Amino acid sequence: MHERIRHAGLAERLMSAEQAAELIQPGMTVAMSGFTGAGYPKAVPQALAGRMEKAAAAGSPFRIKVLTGASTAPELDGALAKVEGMELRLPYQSDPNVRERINAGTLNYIDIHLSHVAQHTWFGFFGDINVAVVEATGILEDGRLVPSSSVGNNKTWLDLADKVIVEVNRWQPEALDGMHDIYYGTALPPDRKPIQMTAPDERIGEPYLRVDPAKVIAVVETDAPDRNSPFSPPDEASRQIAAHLMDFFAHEIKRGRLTDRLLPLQSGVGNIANAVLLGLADAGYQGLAAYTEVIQDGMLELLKNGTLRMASATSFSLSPAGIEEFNANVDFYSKRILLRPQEISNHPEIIRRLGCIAMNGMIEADIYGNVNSTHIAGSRIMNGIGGSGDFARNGYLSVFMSPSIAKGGKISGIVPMASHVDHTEHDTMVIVTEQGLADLRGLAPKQRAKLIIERCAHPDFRPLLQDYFDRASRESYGKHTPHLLGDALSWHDRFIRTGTMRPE
Ligand code: 0RQ
Repeated sequence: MHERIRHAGLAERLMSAEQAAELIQPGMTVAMSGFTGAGYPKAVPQALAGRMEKAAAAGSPFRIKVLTGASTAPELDGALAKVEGMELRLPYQSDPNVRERINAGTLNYIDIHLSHVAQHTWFGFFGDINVAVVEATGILEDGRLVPSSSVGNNKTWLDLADKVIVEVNRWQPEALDGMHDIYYGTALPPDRKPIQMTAPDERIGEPYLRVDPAKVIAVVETDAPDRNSPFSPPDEASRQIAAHLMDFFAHEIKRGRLTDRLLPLQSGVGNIANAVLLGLADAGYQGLAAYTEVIQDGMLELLKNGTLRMASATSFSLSPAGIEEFNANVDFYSKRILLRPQEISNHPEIIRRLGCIAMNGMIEADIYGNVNSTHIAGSRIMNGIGGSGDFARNGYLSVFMSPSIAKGGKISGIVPMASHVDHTEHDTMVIVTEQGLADLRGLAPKQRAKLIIERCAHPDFRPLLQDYFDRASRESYGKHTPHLLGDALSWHDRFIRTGTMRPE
Protein backbone atom coordinates (compact mmCIF):
# COMPACT_ATOMS: atom_id res chain seq x y z
CA MET A 1 0.00 0.00 0.00
CA HIS A 2 2.75 2.42 0.94
CA GLU A 3 5.12 1.28 -1.79
CA ARG A 4 7.52 4.14 -1.18
CA ILE A 5 7.82 3.52 2.57
CA ARG A 6 9.62 0.18 2.80
CA HIS A 7 10.76 0.34 6.42
CA ALA A 8 8.11 -1.44 8.46
CA GLY A 9 8.65 0.58 11.64
CA LEU A 10 8.48 3.89 9.82
CA ALA A 11 5.36 2.89 7.89
CA GLU A 12 3.72 2.62 11.31
CA ARG A 13 4.56 6.25 12.02
CA LEU A 14 2.43 7.46 9.10
CA MET A 15 0.11 10.27 10.10
CA SER A 16 -1.57 13.35 8.68
CA ALA A 17 0.30 16.62 8.20
CA GLU A 18 -1.91 18.14 10.92
CA GLN A 19 -0.92 15.44 13.40
CA ALA A 20 2.75 15.86 12.50
CA ALA A 21 2.51 19.64 12.89
CA GLU A 22 1.24 19.08 16.45
CA LEU A 23 4.71 17.74 17.28
CA ILE A 24 6.28 21.17 16.70
CA GLN A 25 6.10 23.60 19.61
CA PRO A 26 6.40 27.42 19.75
CA GLY A 27 9.99 28.65 19.98
CA MET A 28 11.48 25.52 18.39
CA THR A 29 14.26 25.62 15.82
CA VAL A 30 13.02 23.72 12.80
CA ALA A 31 15.36 22.79 9.96
CA MET A 32 13.55 22.09 6.72
CA SER A 33 14.57 20.71 3.37
CA GLY A 34 14.26 22.84 0.23
CA PHE A 35 16.50 24.70 -2.14
CA THR A 36 14.71 27.06 -4.55
CA GLY A 37 11.23 25.72 -5.32
CA ALA A 38 12.44 22.11 -5.13
CA GLY A 39 12.43 19.40 -2.48
CA TYR A 40 10.81 21.46 0.29
CA PRO A 41 8.18 19.92 2.60
CA LYS A 42 4.77 20.70 1.15
CA ALA A 43 2.24 19.69 3.80
CA VAL A 44 3.63 20.05 7.35
CA PRO A 45 4.57 23.79 7.04
CA GLN A 46 1.05 24.58 5.82
CA ALA A 47 -0.52 22.59 8.62
CA LEU A 48 1.77 24.41 11.03
CA ALA A 49 0.70 27.76 9.57
CA GLY A 50 -2.89 26.75 10.29
CA ARG A 51 -2.02 26.15 13.95
CA MET A 52 -0.12 29.43 14.09
CA GLU A 53 -3.07 31.35 12.72
CA LYS A 54 -5.36 29.92 15.38
CA ALA A 55 -2.82 30.61 18.11
CA ALA A 56 -2.45 34.25 16.98
CA ALA A 57 -6.25 34.67 16.92
CA ALA A 58 -6.33 33.35 20.49
CA GLY A 59 -3.75 35.97 21.48
CA SER A 60 -0.75 33.66 21.95
CA PRO A 61 1.68 34.10 19.07
CA PHE A 62 3.29 30.87 17.84
CA ARG A 63 6.66 31.44 16.17
CA ILE A 64 9.54 29.20 15.24
CA LYS A 65 13.05 29.60 13.86
CA VAL A 66 13.37 28.25 10.34
CA LEU A 67 16.52 26.99 8.64
CA THR A 68 16.51 25.60 5.10
CA GLY A 69 18.90 24.97 2.21
CA ALA A 70 18.03 28.17 0.38
CA SER A 71 14.80 29.81 -0.79
CA THR A 72 11.67 27.64 -0.85
CA ALA A 73 8.14 28.23 -2.13
CA PRO A 74 4.79 29.73 -1.08
CA GLU A 75 3.74 26.53 0.75
CA LEU A 76 6.65 26.98 3.17
CA ASP A 77 8.04 30.51 3.30
CA GLY A 78 4.87 32.20 2.11
CA ALA A 79 2.56 30.23 4.41
CA LEU A 80 4.67 30.80 7.55
CA ALA A 81 5.36 34.48 6.82
CA LYS A 82 1.70 35.29 6.20
CA VAL A 83 0.79 34.17 9.72
CA GLU A 84 3.86 35.86 11.27
CA GLY A 85 5.01 32.37 12.21
CA MET A 86 8.78 32.91 11.99
CA GLU A 87 11.01 34.78 14.43
CA LEU A 88 14.21 33.86 12.57
CA ARG A 89 14.92 32.79 9.01
CA LEU A 90 18.16 31.67 7.38
CA PRO A 91 20.18 31.29 5.14
CA TYR A 92 18.45 32.60 1.96
CA GLN A 93 14.96 33.62 0.83
CA SER A 94 13.27 35.09 -2.18
CA ASP A 95 9.65 35.16 -1.04
CA PRO A 96 7.71 38.45 -1.24
CA ASN A 97 5.97 37.90 2.12
CA VAL A 98 9.20 36.99 3.90
CA ARG A 99 10.97 39.95 2.29
CA GLU A 100 8.22 42.31 3.43
CA ARG A 101 8.53 41.18 7.04
CA ILE A 102 12.32 41.33 7.06
CA ASN A 103 12.21 44.85 5.68
CA ALA A 104 9.50 45.85 8.17
CA GLY A 105 11.90 44.78 10.91
CA THR A 106 9.62 42.08 12.35
CA LEU A 107 11.58 39.02 11.17
CA ASN A 108 15.24 38.43 11.91
CA TYR A 109 17.14 37.19 8.89
CA ILE A 110 20.67 35.80 8.86
CA ASP A 111 22.01 36.07 5.33
CA ILE A 112 25.07 33.82 5.09
CA HIS A 113 27.16 32.01 2.49
CA LEU A 114 25.37 28.78 1.64
CA SER A 115 28.55 26.78 2.10
CA HIS A 116 28.81 27.98 5.70
CA VAL A 117 25.41 26.81 6.94
CA ALA A 118 26.32 23.21 7.77
CA GLN A 119 29.50 24.15 9.60
CA HIS A 120 27.81 26.96 11.57
CA THR A 121 25.08 24.55 12.59
CA TRP A 122 27.58 21.87 13.67
CA PHE A 123 29.36 24.45 15.82
CA GLY A 124 26.04 25.36 17.42
CA PHE A 125 25.80 29.01 16.32
CA PHE A 126 22.06 28.55 15.75
CA GLY A 127 21.44 26.52 18.89
CA ASP A 128 19.96 23.02 18.91
CA ILE A 129 17.94 21.78 15.97
CA ASN A 130 14.78 20.53 17.62
CA VAL A 131 13.04 19.11 14.58
CA ALA A 132 14.00 18.45 10.97
CA VAL A 133 11.24 18.32 8.37
CA VAL A 134 12.65 16.73 5.24
CA GLU A 135 11.03 15.75 1.97
CA ALA A 136 12.12 12.42 0.46
CA THR A 137 11.25 10.42 -2.64
CA GLY A 138 11.05 7.24 -0.60
CA ILE A 139 12.23 5.33 2.47
CA LEU A 140 14.33 2.16 2.02
CA GLU A 141 13.93 -1.09 4.00
CA ASP A 142 16.78 -0.05 6.31
CA GLY A 143 15.34 3.41 6.93
CA ARG A 144 17.67 5.42 4.69
CA LEU A 145 15.97 8.11 2.61
CA VAL A 146 15.96 8.40 -1.16
CA PRO A 147 16.48 12.17 -1.49
CA SER A 148 14.10 14.25 -3.56
CA SER A 149 14.70 17.07 -6.04
CA SER A 150 17.09 19.00 -3.80
CA VAL A 151 19.70 17.96 -1.25
CA GLY A 152 20.61 21.30 0.35
CA ASN A 153 21.48 20.84 4.04
CA ASN A 154 19.44 17.67 4.54
CA LYS A 155 22.41 15.56 5.58
CA THR A 156 23.25 18.02 8.36
CA TRP A 157 19.62 18.40 9.44
CA LEU A 158 19.13 14.61 9.69
CA ASP A 159 22.42 14.18 11.56
CA LEU A 160 21.83 16.97 14.07
CA ALA A 161 18.08 17.23 14.69
CA ASP A 162 16.67 15.75 17.88
CA LYS A 163 13.55 14.58 16.01
CA VAL A 164 12.75 14.08 12.35
CA ILE A 165 9.56 14.36 10.31
CA VAL A 166 9.78 12.87 6.81
CA GLU A 167 7.42 13.88 4.03
CA VAL A 168 7.41 11.18 1.35
CA ASN A 169 6.27 12.84 -1.86
CA ARG A 170 4.82 10.47 -4.45
CA TRP A 171 4.99 13.23 -7.05
CA GLN A 172 8.79 13.06 -7.09
CA PRO A 173 9.94 10.71 -9.88
CA GLU A 174 11.30 7.38 -8.63
CA ALA A 175 14.05 7.79 -11.20
CA LEU A 176 15.66 10.33 -8.85
CA ASP A 177 16.93 7.23 -7.01
CA GLY A 178 20.65 7.03 -7.76
CA MET A 179 21.16 10.64 -8.91
CA HIS A 180 22.44 11.85 -5.54
CA ASP A 181 25.94 11.79 -4.13
CA ILE A 182 25.84 12.34 -0.37
CA TYR A 183 29.30 12.83 1.09
CA TYR A 184 29.76 11.60 4.66
CA GLY A 185 33.45 12.43 4.95
CA THR A 186 33.14 15.98 6.27
CA ALA A 187 34.58 16.60 9.71
CA LEU A 188 35.13 19.71 11.76
CA PRO A 189 38.55 21.31 12.20
CA PRO A 190 41.08 20.17 13.33
CA ASP A 191 40.09 16.74 11.97
CA ARG A 192 39.13 17.82 8.48
CA LYS A 193 40.62 15.88 5.55
CA PRO A 194 40.93 16.85 1.87
CA ILE A 195 37.83 16.19 -0.19
CA GLN A 196 38.93 13.80 -2.92
CA MET A 197 37.15 15.30 -5.89
CA THR A 198 39.10 16.45 -8.93
CA ALA A 199 36.37 16.54 -11.59
CA PRO A 200 32.70 17.61 -11.48
CA ASP A 201 31.44 14.17 -12.48
CA GLU A 202 33.26 12.25 -9.74
CA ARG A 203 31.16 10.49 -7.16
CA ILE A 204 32.60 10.69 -3.66
CA GLY A 205 29.60 9.67 -1.55
CA GLU A 206 26.54 7.48 -1.52
CA PRO A 207 23.09 7.80 -3.08
CA TYR A 208 21.03 7.87 0.14
CA LEU A 209 20.59 9.99 3.26
CA ARG A 210 21.22 8.23 6.55
CA VAL A 211 18.84 8.78 9.43
CA ASP A 212 18.43 7.02 12.73
CA PRO A 213 14.89 5.56 12.47
CA ALA A 214 14.49 6.00 16.24
CA LYS A 215 14.51 9.80 15.72
CA VAL A 216 11.74 9.75 13.12
CA ILE A 217 8.59 10.81 14.95
CA ALA A 218 6.32 11.13 11.92
CA VAL A 219 6.03 10.17 8.29
CA VAL A 220 3.61 12.10 6.11
CA GLU A 221 2.64 11.16 2.57
CA THR A 222 2.22 13.91 0.00
CA ASP A 223 1.60 14.09 -3.73
CA ALA A 224 2.34 17.69 -4.63
CA PRO A 225 4.52 19.30 -7.30
CA ASP A 226 7.64 21.35 -6.81
CA ARG A 227 7.13 24.94 -7.70
CA ASN A 228 9.47 27.10 -9.72
CA SER A 229 8.33 29.99 -11.87
CA PRO A 230 8.50 29.64 -15.63
CA PHE A 231 11.18 31.67 -17.38
CA SER A 232 10.19 34.50 -19.63
CA PRO A 233 12.13 34.44 -22.92
CA PRO A 234 15.35 36.46 -22.52
CA ASP A 235 14.83 40.19 -23.01
CA GLU A 236 17.10 42.35 -25.14
CA ALA A 237 19.39 43.38 -22.24
CA SER A 238 19.89 39.75 -21.17
CA ARG A 239 20.71 38.73 -24.74
CA GLN A 240 23.26 41.55 -25.02
CA ILE A 241 24.87 40.60 -21.71
CA ALA A 242 25.13 37.00 -22.93
CA ALA A 243 26.63 38.15 -26.23
CA HIS A 244 29.34 40.22 -24.46
CA LEU A 245 30.21 37.21 -22.35
CA MET A 246 30.43 34.92 -25.39
CA ASP A 247 32.82 37.40 -27.07
CA PHE A 248 34.89 37.44 -23.89
CA PHE A 249 35.12 33.63 -23.71
CA ALA A 250 36.14 33.48 -27.39
CA HIS A 251 38.83 36.09 -26.68
CA GLU A 252 40.10 34.15 -23.66
CA ILE A 253 40.33 30.97 -25.75
CA LYS A 254 42.30 32.85 -28.40
CA ARG A 255 44.67 34.12 -25.72
CA GLY A 256 45.14 30.54 -24.47
CA ARG A 257 43.69 31.34 -21.04
CA LEU A 258 40.71 29.00 -21.54
CA THR A 259 40.22 25.98 -23.79
CA ASP A 260 37.12 25.36 -25.88
CA ARG A 261 35.91 23.16 -23.01
CA LEU A 262 35.96 26.33 -20.84
CA LEU A 263 35.96 25.41 -17.14
CA PRO A 264 33.14 24.07 -14.92
CA LEU A 265 30.35 26.62 -15.04
CA GLN A 266 28.41 28.04 -12.13
CA SER A 267 25.43 30.08 -13.02
CA GLY A 268 22.99 31.93 -10.78
CA VAL A 269 19.27 31.68 -11.32
CA GLY A 270 17.13 34.12 -13.29
CA ASN A 271 16.63 35.35 -16.78
CA ILE A 272 20.14 36.70 -17.41
CA ALA A 273 21.69 33.40 -16.33
CA ASN A 274 19.26 31.56 -18.59
CA ALA A 275 20.19 33.84 -21.53
CA VAL A 276 23.88 33.11 -20.92
CA LEU A 277 23.21 29.36 -21.01
CA LEU A 278 21.34 29.70 -24.29
CA GLY A 279 24.22 31.83 -25.60
CA LEU A 280 26.66 28.98 -24.90
CA ALA A 281 24.55 26.60 -26.97
CA ASP A 282 24.30 29.09 -29.86
CA ALA A 283 28.06 29.67 -29.74
CA GLY A 284 28.60 25.98 -30.54
CA TYR A 285 30.37 24.83 -27.36
CA GLN A 286 30.31 21.06 -26.78
CA GLY A 287 31.24 18.80 -23.88
CA LEU A 288 31.23 21.47 -21.11
CA ALA A 289 30.53 20.69 -17.45
CA ALA A 290 28.57 22.60 -14.84
CA TYR A 291 29.60 22.65 -11.17
CA THR A 292 26.84 24.78 -9.76
CA GLU A 293 23.96 25.01 -7.30
CA VAL A 294 20.86 24.68 -9.40
CA ILE A 295 19.87 22.91 -12.58
CA GLN A 296 17.54 25.25 -14.40
CA ASP A 297 15.63 24.78 -17.66
CA GLY A 298 18.46 26.13 -19.80
CA MET A 299 20.77 23.40 -18.51
CA LEU A 300 18.45 20.61 -19.61
CA GLU A 301 18.56 22.04 -23.10
CA LEU A 302 22.37 22.17 -22.99
CA LEU A 303 22.58 18.57 -21.78
CA LYS A 304 20.29 17.47 -24.56
CA ASN A 305 22.24 19.12 -27.36
CA GLY A 306 25.63 18.08 -25.97
CA THR A 307 26.78 21.59 -25.02
CA LEU A 308 27.00 20.21 -21.48
CA ARG A 309 28.26 16.70 -20.91
CA MET A 310 27.16 16.71 -17.26
CA ALA A 311 25.97 18.96 -14.45
CA SER A 312 26.65 18.75 -10.72
CA ALA A 313 24.40 20.79 -8.41
CA THR A 314 22.49 20.60 -5.15
CA SER A 315 19.02 21.19 -6.55
CA PHE A 316 16.73 21.36 -9.51
CA SER A 317 15.08 24.68 -10.25
CA LEU A 318 12.85 23.66 -13.13
CA SER A 319 9.72 25.37 -14.41
CA PRO A 320 6.63 23.17 -15.02
CA ALA A 321 7.75 22.79 -18.66
CA GLY A 322 11.27 21.84 -17.49
CA ILE A 323 9.83 19.25 -15.10
CA GLU A 324 7.80 17.75 -17.94
CA GLU A 325 10.92 17.56 -20.12
CA PHE A 326 12.91 15.96 -17.26
CA ASN A 327 10.21 13.36 -16.55
CA ALA A 328 9.81 12.49 -20.23
CA ASN A 329 13.56 11.82 -20.62
CA VAL A 330 14.50 10.85 -17.10
CA ASP A 331 16.84 8.00 -18.13
CA PHE A 332 18.90 10.38 -20.25
CA TYR A 333 19.16 13.09 -17.60
CA SER A 334 19.76 10.78 -14.65
CA LYS A 335 23.06 9.68 -16.21
CA ARG A 336 24.23 13.25 -16.61
CA ILE A 337 23.15 14.99 -13.39
CA LEU A 338 24.51 14.61 -9.85
CA LEU A 339 22.93 16.26 -6.82
CA ARG A 340 25.16 16.84 -3.80
CA PRO A 341 24.83 18.44 -0.35
CA GLN A 342 25.26 22.21 -0.60
CA GLU A 343 28.35 22.10 1.61
CA ILE A 344 29.92 20.14 -1.30
CA SER A 345 28.30 21.88 -4.30
CA ASN A 346 29.49 25.19 -2.84
CA HIS A 347 32.69 24.02 -1.18
CA PRO A 348 35.54 26.57 -1.52
CA GLU A 349 38.16 23.81 -1.75
CA ILE A 350 36.47 22.14 -4.70
CA ILE A 351 35.46 25.36 -6.48
CA ARG A 352 39.07 26.57 -6.30
CA ARG A 353 40.47 23.21 -7.42
CA LEU A 354 38.10 22.87 -10.38
CA GLY A 355 38.60 26.52 -11.35
CA CYS A 356 34.90 27.30 -11.79
CA ILE A 357 33.61 30.14 -13.92
CA ALA A 358 31.18 31.91 -11.58
CA MET A 359 28.44 33.97 -13.23
CA ASN A 360 26.03 35.77 -10.93
CA GLY A 361 23.54 38.60 -10.99
CA MET A 362 24.00 41.77 -8.99
CA ILE A 363 21.98 44.75 -7.83
CA GLU A 364 24.76 47.26 -8.34
CA ALA A 365 28.52 47.59 -8.70
CA ASP A 366 30.55 50.63 -7.88
CA ILE A 367 33.20 52.17 -10.09
CA TYR A 368 35.94 50.19 -8.30
CA GLY A 369 34.23 46.80 -8.64
CA ASN A 370 32.64 46.34 -5.21
CA VAL A 371 29.38 44.45 -5.78
CA ASN A 372 26.07 44.64 -3.95
CA SER A 373 23.95 41.53 -4.54
CA THR A 374 21.47 41.90 -1.71
CA HIS A 375 20.32 45.37 -0.64
CA ILE A 376 18.32 48.11 -2.35
CA ALA A 377 19.66 51.52 -1.34
CA GLY A 378 21.77 49.96 1.39
CA SER A 379 19.00 48.90 3.73
CA ARG A 380 16.22 46.90 2.04
CA ILE A 381 16.98 43.22 1.51
CA MET A 382 16.13 41.72 -1.85
CA ASN A 383 16.98 37.99 -1.55
CA GLY A 384 20.37 37.24 0.00
CA ILE A 385 23.95 36.41 -0.90
CA GLY A 386 23.08 32.76 -1.55
CA GLY A 387 25.96 30.91 -3.10
CA SER A 388 27.28 33.85 -5.08
CA GLY A 389 30.08 34.52 -2.59
CA ASP A 390 31.15 30.87 -2.38
CA PHE A 391 31.74 30.86 -6.11
CA ALA A 392 32.91 34.45 -6.67
CA ARG A 393 35.63 34.30 -4.03
CA ASN A 394 36.90 30.86 -5.03
CA GLY A 395 36.30 30.52 -8.76
CA TYR A 396 38.93 30.93 -11.47
CA LEU A 397 36.79 33.68 -12.93
CA SER A 398 34.10 35.67 -11.14
CA VAL A 399 31.63 37.48 -13.36
CA PHE A 400 28.83 39.78 -12.15
CA MET A 401 26.05 40.70 -14.53
CA SER A 402 23.17 43.19 -14.51
CA PRO A 403 21.34 45.58 -16.79
CA SER A 404 23.03 49.00 -16.50
CA ILE A 405 19.76 50.59 -15.34
CA ALA A 406 16.78 49.44 -13.27
CA LYS A 407 13.20 50.60 -12.74
CA GLY A 408 12.74 52.14 -16.16
CA GLY A 409 16.00 54.09 -16.01
CA LYS A 410 15.46 55.75 -12.62
CA ILE A 411 18.31 53.76 -11.12
CA SER A 412 21.86 53.19 -12.31
CA GLY A 413 23.36 49.75 -11.74
CA ILE A 414 26.81 51.37 -11.72
CA VAL A 415 27.20 53.82 -8.83
CA PRO A 416 30.00 55.86 -7.24
CA MET A 417 30.00 53.73 -4.09
CA ALA A 418 28.07 50.50 -3.50
CA SER A 419 25.41 51.07 -0.84
CA HIS A 420 26.13 47.60 0.58
CA VAL A 421 29.04 45.31 -0.26
CA ASP A 422 28.67 41.55 -0.64
CA HIS A 423 31.61 40.96 -2.99
CA THR A 424 34.58 43.23 -2.58
CA GLU A 425 36.74 44.69 -5.32
CA HIS A 426 39.13 41.82 -4.54
CA ASP A 427 36.59 39.19 -5.61
CA THR A 428 35.18 40.79 -8.74
CA MET A 429 37.01 40.01 -11.95
CA VAL A 430 34.52 40.83 -14.70
CA ILE A 431 31.47 43.12 -14.78
CA VAL A 432 28.99 42.88 -17.64
CA THR A 433 25.99 45.01 -18.50
CA GLU A 434 24.13 45.27 -21.81
CA GLN A 435 26.49 48.22 -22.55
CA GLY A 436 29.64 46.11 -22.45
CA LEU A 437 32.12 44.10 -20.41
CA ALA A 438 34.91 45.28 -18.12
CA ASP A 439 37.72 42.80 -17.45
CA LEU A 440 39.17 44.07 -14.19
CA ARG A 441 41.90 41.49 -13.74
CA GLY A 442 45.33 42.99 -13.33
CA LEU A 443 44.04 46.54 -12.94
CA ALA A 444 44.54 49.03 -10.11
CA PRO A 445 41.51 50.89 -8.69
CA LYS A 446 41.66 54.01 -10.90
CA GLN A 447 42.16 51.86 -14.02
CA ARG A 448 39.17 49.77 -13.00
CA ALA A 449 37.01 52.87 -12.52
CA LYS A 450 37.88 54.19 -15.99
CA LEU A 451 36.96 50.87 -17.61
CA ILE A 452 33.74 50.29 -15.66
CA ILE A 453 32.48 53.81 -16.42
CA GLU A 454 33.42 53.53 -20.12
CA ARG A 455 32.21 49.99 -20.77
CA CYS A 456 29.40 49.22 -18.32
CA ALA A 457 27.59 52.43 -17.31
CA HIS A 458 24.46 53.55 -19.13
CA PRO A 459 25.07 56.62 -21.35
CA ASP A 460 22.53 58.60 -19.27
CA PHE A 461 24.61 58.11 -16.12
CA ARG A 462 28.10 57.91 -17.64
CA PRO A 463 28.84 61.68 -17.56
CA LEU A 464 27.69 61.89 -13.93
CA LEU A 465 29.96 59.02 -12.94
CA GLN A 466 32.85 60.52 -14.88
CA ASP A 467 32.27 63.85 -13.15
CA TYR A 468 32.28 62.17 -9.74
CA PHE A 469 35.46 60.25 -10.55
CA ASP A 470 37.23 63.38 -11.90
CA ARG A 471 36.31 65.43 -8.83
CA ALA A 472 37.28 62.59 -6.51
CA SER A 473 40.58 62.15 -8.34
CA ARG A 474 41.35 65.84 -7.67
CA GLU A 475 39.96 66.30 -4.18
CA SER A 476 40.01 62.89 -2.48
CA TYR A 477 41.79 62.52 0.87
CA GLY A 478 43.82 59.65 -0.63
CA LYS A 479 44.42 59.14 -4.31
CA HIS A 480 44.56 55.32 -4.30
CA THR A 481 40.80 54.74 -4.38
CA PRO A 482 39.53 58.28 -4.87
CA HIS A 483 36.27 59.02 -3.07
CA LEU A 484 34.40 62.04 -1.77
CA LEU A 485 32.62 60.45 1.14
CA GLY A 486 30.00 63.17 1.45
CA ASP A 487 29.02 62.69 -2.20
CA ALA A 488 29.63 58.97 -2.59
CA LEU A 489 26.18 57.81 -1.52
CA SER A 490 24.27 60.91 -2.62
CA TRP A 491 22.83 58.96 -5.57
CA HIS A 492 21.12 56.49 -3.24
CA ASP A 493 20.06 59.26 -0.91
CA ARG A 494 18.43 61.05 -3.86
CA PHE A 495 16.67 57.80 -4.89
CA ILE A 496 15.24 57.38 -1.37
CA ARG A 497 14.03 61.02 -1.32
CA THR A 498 12.79 61.40 -4.91
CA GLY A 499 12.42 57.90 -6.35
CA THR A 500 15.17 58.41 -8.89
CA MET A 501 18.96 58.68 -8.97
CA ARG A 502 18.71 61.25 -11.74
CA PRO A 503 19.71 64.76 -10.63
CA GLU A 504 16.88 66.96 -9.33
O1 0RQ B 1 12.82 44.15 -9.54
O2 0RQ B 1 11.41 42.17 -9.42
O3 0RQ B 1 10.48 44.45 -8.94
O4 0RQ B 1 11.15 43.80 -11.28
O5 0RQ B 1 15.70 43.69 -8.68
O6 0RQ B 1 16.40 42.19 -10.92
O7 0RQ B 1 17.36 42.56 -13.16
O8 0RQ B 1 15.41 40.94 -12.88
O9 0RQ B 1 17.76 40.42 -12.09
O10 0RQ B 1 16.46 38.38 -11.24
O11 0RQ B 1 18.94 38.31 -11.81
O12 0RQ B 1 18.10 39.51 -9.78
C1 0RQ B 1 20.94 40.43 -7.60
C2 0RQ B 1 18.52 40.25 -7.04
C3 0RQ B 1 19.29 40.15 -9.43
C4 0RQ B 1 19.77 38.22 -7.91
C5 0RQ B 1 19.65 39.78 -7.97
C6 0RQ B 1 15.48 45.02 -9.13
C7 0RQ B 1 14.88 44.83 -10.51
C8 0RQ B 1 13.95 43.67 -10.26
C9 0RQ B 1 15.51 41.68 -9.97
P1 0RQ B 1 11.34 43.61 -9.83
P2 0RQ B 1 16.66 41.54 -12.35
P3 0RQ B 1 17.78 39.05 -11.27
C10 0RQ B 1 23.08 31.36 -7.01
C11 0RQ B 1 23.53 32.77 -6.95
C12 0RQ B 1 22.05 37.02 -5.06
C13 0RQ B 1 22.09 35.52 -4.92
C14 0RQ B 1 22.90 34.87 -5.97
C15 0RQ B 1 20.18 37.72 -6.54
C16 0RQ B 1 14.75 42.82 -9.29
O13 0RQ B 1 20.73 37.81 -8.86
O14 0RQ B 1 19.36 37.57 -5.66
O15 0RQ B 1 23.61 35.46 -6.76
N1 0RQ B 1 21.49 37.47 -6.32
N2 0RQ B 1 22.82 33.56 -5.99
O16 0RQ B 1 14.21 45.98 -10.93
C17 0RQ B 1 16.82 48.76 -7.30
C18 0RQ B 1 18.89 48.36 -8.32
C19 0RQ B 1 18.34 47.17 -8.87
C20 0RQ B 1 17.02 46.87 -8.56
C21 0RQ B 1 17.85 45.31 -9.85
N3 0RQ B 1 20.14 48.72 -8.57
N4 0RQ B 1 18.11 49.11 -7.52
N5 0RQ B 1 16.25 47.65 -7.79
N6 0RQ B 1 16.76 45.70 -9.19
N7 0RQ B 1 18.83 46.20 -9.68
C22 0RQ B 1 21.62 31.10 -6.74
C23 0RQ B 1 21.36 30.75 -5.29
O17 0RQ B 1 22.08 31.07 -4.43
C24 0RQ B 1 20.12 29.98 -4.97
